[in-house]
Amino acid sequence: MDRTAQLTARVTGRGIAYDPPATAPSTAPSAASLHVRAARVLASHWTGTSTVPSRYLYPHQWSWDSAFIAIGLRHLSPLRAQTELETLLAAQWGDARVPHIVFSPSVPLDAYFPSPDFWRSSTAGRAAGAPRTVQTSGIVQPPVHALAAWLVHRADPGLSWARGFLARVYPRLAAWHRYLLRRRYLLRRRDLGGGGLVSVVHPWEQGMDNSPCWDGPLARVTPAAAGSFRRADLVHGAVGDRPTNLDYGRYVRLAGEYRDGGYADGEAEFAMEDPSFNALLIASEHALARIAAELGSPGAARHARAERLTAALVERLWDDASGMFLCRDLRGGPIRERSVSGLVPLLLPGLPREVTRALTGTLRGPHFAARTGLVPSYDLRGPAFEPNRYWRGPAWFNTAWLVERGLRAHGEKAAADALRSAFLRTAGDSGFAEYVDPDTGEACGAPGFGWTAALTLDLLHDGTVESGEEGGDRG
Ligand code: 9WN
Repeated sequence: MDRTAQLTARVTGRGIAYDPPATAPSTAPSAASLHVRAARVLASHWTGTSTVPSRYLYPHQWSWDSAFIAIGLRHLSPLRAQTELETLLAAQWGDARVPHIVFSPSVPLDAYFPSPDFWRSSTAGRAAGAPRTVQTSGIVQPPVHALAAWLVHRADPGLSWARGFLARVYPRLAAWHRYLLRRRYLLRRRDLGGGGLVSVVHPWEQGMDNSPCWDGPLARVTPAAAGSFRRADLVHGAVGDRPTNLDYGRYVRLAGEYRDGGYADGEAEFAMEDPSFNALLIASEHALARIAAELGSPGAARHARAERLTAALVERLWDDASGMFLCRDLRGGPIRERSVSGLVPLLLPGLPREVTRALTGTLRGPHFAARTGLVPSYDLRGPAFEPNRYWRGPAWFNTAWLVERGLRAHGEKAAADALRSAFLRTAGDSGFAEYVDPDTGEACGAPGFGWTAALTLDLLHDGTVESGEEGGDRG
């Protein structure tokens, strides 16, 4: 048994008392100390049914955060990892959307904005089937959940079978994917462009909220009046790291109009086909195929659908000239900004060889090769690059995890190993920061961030991840 595995057993047995503080300085952290510190972050963010991304900045349950957190949590407690996903899926709406935030009733309304009284899910979302008993937002986030569910199941199949985990989550996950992929003219869901890909209708849906990709489309949006809302994020986050008030006003306007339309999908002022969102859906379709097969039904049709989606992704969003995928504005066409979103599809197994070759070249090239060895969220040479501001340049750990997985899946072992080392070193040194300056590694955003800690655990355990995953195997 290796040292990390021994520590797992100790942590599972509640050995929190001997942990060093999560923010202890560590110039060359050993795997063991990193593991214990990451475990401690997750323990302190656990609410009893789910994990908050940050106790201060994000004190509720977030959708794609929970999926990444479950992927790490499975190494500490497969039961908690299952519960994390089950809690999120219990808040699924009648139309099968999975909301981007599930609000905790015990957190004061002013702790985060937009709060439940802004979204008014149970009233404004009634026609779309919003739950009555729990308050949620009305928009969605990237569908990483089926991938997470599959990985969580594989971590402890015995427990998973005993609890009927897959059988319970599968119908919800399948319905969630159906919600996303339905064509507008059939059921007014999310294939707004009609070309087979999902559109997001708000920057918060795509998850890289403040990306320069959205600057052009957002410029068309009239911001909500400055005095009509009160930001809570600036109480805990540095002003220079967070989106500007002007951008926030536009986020609020878009969300408010979606709410006022009863959260019905159809014509949207902001409608973007995004490479990362769609790639995560495809990876999750492959995972859903594996879940179906595990439950005894054939998964072939789902794998075939994932391959068709991959073809649509390449056809609609691949850009040869930049050697990466670009976002597409349904009103304005391709958005000519290089964002890490355009590299995330490397995760997919079915890409044409020349596409994977170009993507790995772009990662090594001047636009994305940052000094920390991590992947910046936006073009290092782009006109809007800022090393500290939200999704406009800093490196995030979830995207590094996805790219690492993609490199490994496509046989780029040396590059994957280098990215893994950079991830673990910087995550530890930054105290599991939400994000970091891509060149200096300086910590930004929330300290002790949920998915940074969780995915650290996952990379520490990569030798124990067995075969049968969506995009190639580790170890
Ligand atoms: C809005 C929780 C979330 C992440 C997003 C990240 C940030 C929220 C915010 O925090 O978004 O959803 O208030 O800025 O951009 O990816 O899921 O960690």
